[in-house]
Amino acid sequence: MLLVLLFAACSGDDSDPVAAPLDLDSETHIQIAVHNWSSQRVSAEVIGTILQTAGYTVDLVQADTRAVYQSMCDGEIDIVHEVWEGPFGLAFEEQVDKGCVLDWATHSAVTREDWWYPSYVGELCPGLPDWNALDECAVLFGSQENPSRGRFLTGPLNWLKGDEQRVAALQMNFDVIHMESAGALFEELESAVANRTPIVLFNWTPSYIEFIHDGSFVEFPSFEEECPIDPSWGDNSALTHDCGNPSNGYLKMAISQRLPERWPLAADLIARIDLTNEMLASMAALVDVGGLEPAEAAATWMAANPAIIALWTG
Ligand code: TMO
Repeated sequence: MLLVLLFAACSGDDSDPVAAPLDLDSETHIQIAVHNWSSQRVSAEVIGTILQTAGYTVDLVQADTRAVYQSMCDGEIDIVHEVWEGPFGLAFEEQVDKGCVLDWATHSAVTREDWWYPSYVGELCPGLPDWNALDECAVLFGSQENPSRGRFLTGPLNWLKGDEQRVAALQMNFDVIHMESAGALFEELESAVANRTPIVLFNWTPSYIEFIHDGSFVEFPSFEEECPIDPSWGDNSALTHDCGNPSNGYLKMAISQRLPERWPLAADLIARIDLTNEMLASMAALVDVGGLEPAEAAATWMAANPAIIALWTG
């Protein structure tokens, strides 16, 4: 499969593919978006292989996680198979409302991304997972340079998770510290766990982390659609983001309007693909723990799960 770099500048990935061939043929090939986290990259390869096996020509195209829905309307991308409600729901639904992106399937997986702590931190800060309790324990998470404020560790700035806004809206005694990659973030987790030092960081499910560490998400005021856009909503009537991220987020598959017109059998085929948390976590683990490349991980995963592949491909 051809891997093409479309929006390299927007990607927050630490291991972007380098190939940027210009012979991409978006007129005759089905274009599958590739994002910058492991489960997505492995499942993109799995879907690409399924379509190739059915006789289609497929390109895997590196794409920004929010701009991709506009790209679908521009005829550049046909399949985005991991639409996470929390971070990408708004950008996706905007284009669905316009009609050029189709809400094609809802996976069984439930998604969540938010502040998270390993379970021993719960013993150090009774009252967790409530966010007020966390805020009262903020100094536990302080640094030598700044012992009076807690540190919340998160990913690169271009992940745009809105945590600075949330800290401001909820008037929390925390600084938001950006790591340069997911790898760097989870290295901090590993070293904190090894020393049992207090840590609160950005995490998500499904991911490989839940395979190796027990922990919990912090419970903020429940998400509602108005929260990130309407300052008057919530406890802070002057600021947005006075809530958590969705805690039971959907995982959807988006397709371009043209896909079922041009390749109706391919559209039917991929509608049968149903991803679960367990599938995505195991795909991610092959890369993040096992060290495989996404294509190798996909081949390994498909070989280990023939019954699932048979179910999807009929
Ligand atoms: C989909 N992700 C949790 C990586 O933002």
